[in-house]
Parts: sequence; structure tokens; C-alpha cells
Amino acid sequence: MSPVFKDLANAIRFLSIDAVQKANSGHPGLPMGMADVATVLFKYYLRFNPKNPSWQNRDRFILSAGHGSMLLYSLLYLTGYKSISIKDIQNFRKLNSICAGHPEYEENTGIETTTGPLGQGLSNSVGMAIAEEIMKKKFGSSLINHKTYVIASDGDFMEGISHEAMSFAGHLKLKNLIVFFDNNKISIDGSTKLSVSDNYRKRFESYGWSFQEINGHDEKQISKAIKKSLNSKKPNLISCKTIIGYGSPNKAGKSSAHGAALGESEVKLVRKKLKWKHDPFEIPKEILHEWKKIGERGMLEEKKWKKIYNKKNQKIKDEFTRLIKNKLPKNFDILIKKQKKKFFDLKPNIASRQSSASVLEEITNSLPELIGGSADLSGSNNTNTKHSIIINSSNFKGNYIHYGVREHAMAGIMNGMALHKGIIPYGGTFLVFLDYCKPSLRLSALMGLKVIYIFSHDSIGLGEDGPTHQPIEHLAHLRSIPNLNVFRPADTIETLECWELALKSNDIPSVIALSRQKIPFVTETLTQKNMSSFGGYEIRKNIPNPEVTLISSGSEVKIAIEAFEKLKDLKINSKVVSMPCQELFNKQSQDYREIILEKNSIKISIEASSVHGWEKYVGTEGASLGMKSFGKSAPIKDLYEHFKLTSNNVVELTKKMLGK
Ligand SMILES: Cc1ncc(C[n+]2csc(CCOP(=O)(O)OP(=O)(O)O)c2C)c(N)n1
Repeated sequence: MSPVFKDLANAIRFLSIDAVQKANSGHPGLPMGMADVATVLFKYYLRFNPKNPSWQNRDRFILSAGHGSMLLYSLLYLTGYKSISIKDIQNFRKLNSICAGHPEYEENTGIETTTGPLGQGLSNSVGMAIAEEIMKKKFGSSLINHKTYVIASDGDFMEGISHEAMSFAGHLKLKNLIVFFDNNKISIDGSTKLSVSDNYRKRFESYGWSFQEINGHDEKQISKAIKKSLNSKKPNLISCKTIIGYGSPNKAGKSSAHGAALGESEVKLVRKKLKWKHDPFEIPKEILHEWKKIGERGMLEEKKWKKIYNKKNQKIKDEFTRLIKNKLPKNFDILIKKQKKKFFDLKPNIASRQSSASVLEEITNSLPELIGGSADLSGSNNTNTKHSIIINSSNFKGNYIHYGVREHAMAGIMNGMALHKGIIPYGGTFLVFLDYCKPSLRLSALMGLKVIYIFSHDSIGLGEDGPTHQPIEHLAHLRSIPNLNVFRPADTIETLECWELALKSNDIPSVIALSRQKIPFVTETLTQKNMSSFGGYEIRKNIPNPEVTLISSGSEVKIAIEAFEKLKDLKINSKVVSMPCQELFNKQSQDYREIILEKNSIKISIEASSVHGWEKYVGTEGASLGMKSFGKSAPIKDLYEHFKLTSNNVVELTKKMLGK
């Protein structure tokens, strides 16, 4: 007998139940509850090719409720992705298994993004849907025309980021976005009645979404709702009324189905109830065959697409491939070189946020993949240029996004755009508002995405706005995140170099911290080398073996240089190291680091930020000038004096340390 719909859905349920049972940890409730929705989606609608998970025009499928990861792994295994074998499923949650506790993004596996922190997947999906619209405008709907599907849970929609991201998706009328809400009314603490009374229809309709509500266990209703969404002019929310832990006699509909193995005896009862007679991890041939057929449908889809692609002229194909493969244009290095010379000749004394704008001004037209934006601080972050064309619901042919005051969604959306491919996103806010987007930034780093964060107003140097706006601990915090480059350039040349490095870092996100205040041009010699690529380098030195090494970054390099000059007058030999990127400096050879840090000198760091972390460069005998408290509201000059971030103080400290 050929398998019926319920057999297909039950294959997901039992793979999930058995994997969680074997691991003795995980979340069986969601896969059991959403198996029917997922089966309809994959069987009839989702366009994907398990033989080529990276096919660029595939529909994207995001499991935002990442705790239900076994749903995704089951689907990938059943439809024939090479990335996930039955052994991998048996190794769910074991060391190095692709079937990790929560889905972890890996290219070419079918795992489109890392989810688990609730709400993130939703914001990623908005980024993917935006990217789809942008790429469609660039290359035409014959090459790019796909949907972005999401499964999200109660928890996803309770998170603040979902409000930001869904609101923005409605604003942009992202019609190709289809979100299934696993509306099971259960979260960890019990009924969602404990904590939420939102009217979801009103909520989503007010965002400008289309809203449908269905029985999430009824094949026909699910299918009809998806069909309707396909022709929608708005983003789509399909609220699926489901039962968490569907099929479990004692745990269905209860939070006990959420986050722990069902237990051997309950698993037996589910088998009985759902009439599943097969052993753990055994999927009957006919059912597996039926699932594989679903996977094969996508091969034909891609073949058709490939024919269309092949007929495009070579220039279009080359550009398409360049963008997807994340390669910079051939003339990029020449562009940077020319710009460097121009900046060097000009020697501008400007805020580094303005330097960043000058860099963007020059490169934007040559990099159509660069999609900028700001969380309502464009004029302050200097993220827009005269070449910026605003993206809005009726024009995706632009290169600039006004995210509104939505820092968290902005970061999650940038992750989604980078994951989609074809786009290098950069977005701005004040450094202090890192606090409002950090969870997504952390995921940029965890996934290794080329996302560029422009954080201006990077110290007390912003002045009168006061301690609420003055970042203190933020640089130290950012520097503690693995796989993230934190740049803090000292002048226009370093700003250009840091941008170059960020654009060339394909698997590591970058933060470029920029000053609000004017800073002097400090580069003395023009070199073809990207000096910032060393992370730290000598920017001033008069004789070998100086007694003192002053290490600094960004706007404080000028203080270090002033101190260097004053020390020279006092016949104290020092040198200045500009350290625009600690992460890159840490990667240099030990020899290089020792030469730069001048092993036998005393060391002083100067940065208008938390001193935390500088001890590893200045050592136990060294000193760090920086911030040990919150800032204050005052004009910048008074603040630097008040917090003793002055060259005179550096000189005094040096004399004291040298006993002079
Ligand atoms: C940002 C974030 N906070 C908390 C958690 C821990 N957590 C995992 S699932 C969950 C809620 C579960 O409820 P729901 O989202 O409705 O999922 P369901 O129980 O229906 O599977 C929580 C709080 C998380 N994963 N992410």
C-alpha cells in the first residue's frame, strides 16, 4: 500500500521522538506538533534540491523555533540531503554531530541559518526576503524568484525582535515571506495564558500582513492556506492551531512535551496511538521512497532554472556568480590604492565617521552588492552617501535601507541578507546601542557572516549627550566575542584600510568603531601595505629600543602622539603603536608582537573606553589610561581633562613609572 499523508508526517514524528529519546535530551513537542504543516510544505510547495542545497533560487526554509531542530534534521534526512544520514540523526546532540542541539548554519547542508535564540530566525527571514527582492531587481525574476518560509513558535513572537522585524516586513510589503505560527499555546512555563494576551490577527494586520488561521493538523487547510499566500501582495502569517507533542497520550498539549525526552514507556504509547509499528530509526522503504521522490522534484526545478541561467549572456552570469561567491570586483584593489593616495594627499582632519563616509562615497558605485543602512541615525553614522538609493516597498532597486529605530531587527536582517548571498550588508547605529542588537551580532560571529557593523560615537568623545550615550564597556565586550574583528581606526587612511579588511573578510563579521569628533590625520608615510592588517603597528618612533611604548587606538592615537612629542622634549625615548584591531594583532607571529610591543620597555595603553583587556598588552608592570566609570555630560575637552585622558597625564605617568 502506498504511504498516505499521515505516514509521511509520522516519519518526522518518530525520527524526532527516537532521536530525542536516544540523546535523552531535546525537544520532541514541536516536531510532533508541526509535522503535518512541514509535510504539506515540503510535499507540495517548497522548491529545493537536496542534491544541490545551495541552488541560489531555492525557497528558503527557516526553523526559527530552533529548539525543534529534530523537525529540520528529519526533513533533510528524509528528502535525501547528503549532509544528514540516519547515523547523524542517531548522534543527535553528540559531539561534532551535524545534528546539534539547535540548528547550526553550515553552507550547502540545508541548514539555512543558526537558530535557537528565539526570534532570530524570524529576523533572518526578513533579511532573506529583502535580499530576494533586491536580487530579483538586479537579475530579473527568471533568475531570482523564490519564497522564504518560516516556522515560528509562541516564544518567537513574544521576543521583542519579532515585533521589530515583523513590523518592518509589513512596511516593505515582503509578499514572498510566509510564516507558519506554531500556535500551540504552550511554552516552557505552561500555558501562554500566563504571559501573553496579544490578538495575533490584529497584531499582524496592523503591521500590514495577511493573516490566516487554520487547523495545523488538517492537510487540506494547510495546503489551501499556503496556496492563498503564494498570490498575496503582503507578507503572510499562517496561524496553525496545533497540539504540542501530538500523538502522545499523556503529554500532548502540555508543556511536558516541550523540552525533554518523552520516556520509554510514553514512546511506546505514542507508537500504539499513531499505529507506528517500526523500530526506532527505522523508516519503512515505501515511506522513505515517497519522501525521496519529494526531494527529487527539486532536481527538475533546478534543471529548468539552469537552462534559463545558461541562456543569459556571459556578463550577467559572471556578475551573478561573482556576487553569490562573495568575490570583490577585479578593480577593487586599484580603487583602494587610488583612494589611499588621494586621502594621503588631502590629509583631512575629520571625524572617522566622516572618513568612513568618504570611503563609502568612493566604493559604493563599484560595489553593487553593498547594501547599507542605519537604525535611524544615517546622518550621524554617515552611512549614506550621495550614491545611496533608498529601498522601499515599491523600489528594491536601491542600496540603502532605513531600518527605523530597530537596531536588533537591523542586525538580524543583515544576517539574513548575508546568508541569502549576493549582498554585503552594512548597518549603523551608535556604539552604545550595541546593547540593542548584540544577540544578532553574536550570531553573525557564530555563523561567520560577512556583515559590517558601523558603530559611530564610539567613546566619551561624543560629549554632551552624556553617559547614556557614551559607550564604556562596549569595546571590551565586542573584543571578547570570538570570530569578530573589532576595528577602531585612527585617521582616514586607517579607516580606508579597515573598510578594505572588512570587505575582504568573507567568513568573519566586522565592527568599525568610529569617532563623532574630529581627529587629526596621523599617517606619516604612504605605503602600499595595509598597515591595519597587522592589527597594531609603529606609527611613531625615533630611536631603537625606546624606554616607553604607548599603545592606543582610534581617537586617542593623537593623545599618544602628543605625549610622544612631549616626552621627546624631555629626552625620554618612546614610541607609539596604533592598534586599530586587537584581533588581527593577536594573530601576528610572536616575533612581530614582541618587536611591536618592545619587550623591554614599559607600556601604557590609552583608550577612552574600559581598560579591561589592555593588561595583556601592557603587562603587569604597565598602565592603562581609560575609563573605570560611566562618562559624564559635558563638552569633549572637559571630559578628556576630567577623566585624565590627556597627553600631559601620559607624560606624568611615564615619568613616575620611570622614576624620573
Ligand atoms: C531568546 C531565548 N530565550 C529563551 C529561550 C529558552 N526557550 C527555549 S524554547 C522556549 C519557549 C518555548 O515555547 P514556544 O516558543 O511556544 O515553543 P514550544 O513549547 O511550542 O515548542 C524558551 C523560553 C530561547 N531559546 N531563546
